Amino acid sequence: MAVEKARICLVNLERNCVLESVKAAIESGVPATEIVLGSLSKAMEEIGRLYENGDYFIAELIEAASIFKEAMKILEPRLKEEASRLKTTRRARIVIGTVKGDVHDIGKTLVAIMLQAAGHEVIDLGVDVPAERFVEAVEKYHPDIVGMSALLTTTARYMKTVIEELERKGLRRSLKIIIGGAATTLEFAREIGADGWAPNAIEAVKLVESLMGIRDE
Ligand code: B1M
Repeated sequence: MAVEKARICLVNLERNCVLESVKAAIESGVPATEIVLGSLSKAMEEIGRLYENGDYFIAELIEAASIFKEAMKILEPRLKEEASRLKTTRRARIVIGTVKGDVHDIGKTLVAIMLQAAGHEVIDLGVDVPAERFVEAVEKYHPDIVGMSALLTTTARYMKTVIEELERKGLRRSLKIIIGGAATTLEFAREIGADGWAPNAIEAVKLVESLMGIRDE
């Protein structure tokens, strides 16, 4: 099956094969969300394990990220179409970023794309975002929600610093804070005082909408 082939080819860093398999999977009617969240994200986890075991190095991680991003260009219109079906009545304004010290941007960008496609307004602060920039953005844009992403155990802790800084500035109470990324869990979210956690981009859209009182699930 094309989705399974896309996963295997990404693990093996075979760019053309990934792109062709993604196209074939779309043509055979596989939802883009399944290709990204199932096949391609699973491949990235495997690549992470290969890196941990010393079989892959940073060069391979960079290449994998580059292939993933190229595949995303093919998938993005479909992803937007699928996420727009999640669209509901109330639009949230969300400030999102990967926290300071962390440059992983694929997951955060995916979340931002899906939120936008579902009809929300997203202000993407990018990666390596310090607490002051989150504070500035909250003061400037008055969002309903601040979203933080972290993939490193070391940078996940910084999310608490951001929350504390927002509290110190008296901005926390008017906001909902959500977090995600491979270094985080629901328990961790509770521990640092966030309002919610999502394991993937689809769940992030649902979470935003339930926090906004849009969805009852
Ligand atoms: Co890095 N890296 N990396 N890396 N990298 C991980 C995260 C790692 C788990 C690999 C491993 O060892 N198994 C490991 C972290 C270990 C740890 O701390 N526990 C690691 C390491 C160690 C490092 C470096 C320190 C390596 C080094 O330099 N020695 C270094 C750190 C750089 C830094 O940030 N300061 C580093 C660098 C890199 C690259 C730059 C080479 C590259 C990133 C390129 C880029 O992003 N442009 C990279 C990559 C590609 C990975 C892995 C292989 C893949 C990450 C990815 O893109 N996944 C990763 C392995 C892994 O995650 N298991 C690894 C696909 C993406 C769709 O998933 O980002 O999890 P993800 O997002 C998901 C969900 O988590 C969720 O939804 C997304 C979509 O479904 N989600 C949210 C994410 N954010 C959310 C926010 C939300 C809600 C949901 O609300 C706001």
